[in-house]
Amino acid sequence: MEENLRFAMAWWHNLCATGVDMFGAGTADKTFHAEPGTMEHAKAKVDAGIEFMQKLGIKYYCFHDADIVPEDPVDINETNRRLEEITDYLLEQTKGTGIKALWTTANMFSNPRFMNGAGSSNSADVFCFAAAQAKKGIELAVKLGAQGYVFWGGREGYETLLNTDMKLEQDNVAQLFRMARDYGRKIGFTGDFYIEPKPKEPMKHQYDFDAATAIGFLRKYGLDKDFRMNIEANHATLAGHTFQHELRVSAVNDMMGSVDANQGDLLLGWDTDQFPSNVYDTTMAMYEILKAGGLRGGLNFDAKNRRPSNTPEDMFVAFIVGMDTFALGLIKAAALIEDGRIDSFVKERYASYETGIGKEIREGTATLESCAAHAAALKAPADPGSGQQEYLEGVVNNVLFASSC
Ligand code: XUL
Ligand code: CO
Repeated sequence: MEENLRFAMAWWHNLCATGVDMFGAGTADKTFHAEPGTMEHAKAKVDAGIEFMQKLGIKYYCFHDADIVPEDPVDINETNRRLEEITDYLLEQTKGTGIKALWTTANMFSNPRFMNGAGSSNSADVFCFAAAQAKKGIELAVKLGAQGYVFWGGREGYETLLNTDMKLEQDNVAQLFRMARDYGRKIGFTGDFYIEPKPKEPMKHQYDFDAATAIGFLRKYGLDKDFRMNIEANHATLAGHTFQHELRVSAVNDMMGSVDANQGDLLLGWDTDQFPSNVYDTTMAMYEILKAGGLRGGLNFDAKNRRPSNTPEDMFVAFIVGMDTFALGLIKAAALIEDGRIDSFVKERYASYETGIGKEIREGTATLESCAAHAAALKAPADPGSGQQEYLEGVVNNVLFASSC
């Protein structure tokens, strides 16, 4: 289970976010007895994070540059110096604990300079700032032994096409990825680069809309050997897909990478980043992951407590429920695979492609003429057979709840 469930703590939600929303101030105290905005506070967060992870047996963490140190308002050299200082401290404090980075990333969406995007900004100066942050972020991935480096294209998209050169913006995003890949490989980063698809929020439209769009983009620009998907459950539902769908698209394209483990609220139209508690969803997610041979990355809880759940105890409970929900999902996914009824149904459903004209179609030797001749020779109407969806849903219930249906 440990191998299949590499859980990670998201620095930003757990150690930084206080519950501020559009209508009100924070409700949770994340000062950890230090003054926010100082390096003392940055270190206090490291101490608190390590204590938290150790108490829960969590071995990985993920962060944006801006989560771990206060950014200097004008000088990126000073910010980078702070990043070195805090990661030295992090390495020192985690020595012998087995705790390490799963992935790192750069926050290229909060600072006002990124209001029109980062790699897709209309300003070349802003593009260079994004490049500088990505450069440092990749250096930190190497320093901390992270398996991945993530690009979530928070503001890589548009508010209106009236002011947007979409082709240039997308070409430039690809240039940023190419530069990151080349620099990473040059300095010895052997892990995966990840794209984290999301259709909207904060922008009206984001270029990494969903896995299919992001994979097409990577292939167009020849980046598909170095980049994979980091699939987030709540982003999937925002795109009008299930979490399982996004994982399946990644798997069938050999792009399965890592997961941002959370859940959304289907009645709300935004990214609620809730801790996972839906066993159905985690079962179907782990089913896809197991069938794809496991994750190269892990399960990062990109999730936050609800604003009224504002005590440290709530933080622990949220992680425990999230981990248990994925653990149960893993057990049930393995049971579904062992049960075999779904697999054998699917195999039988496509059996017409095992022999004859179906086999020729599959192998690419059939032609439009040979298929037409096959159709002309059929004396009965072609019958694809029942999809038996209700039966299969009953199989899932049966395995999950040992029900009789
Ligand atoms: C935002 C989101 C990010 C990424 C990392 O929706 O998911 O936190 O995971 O930038
Ligand atoms: Co995420």
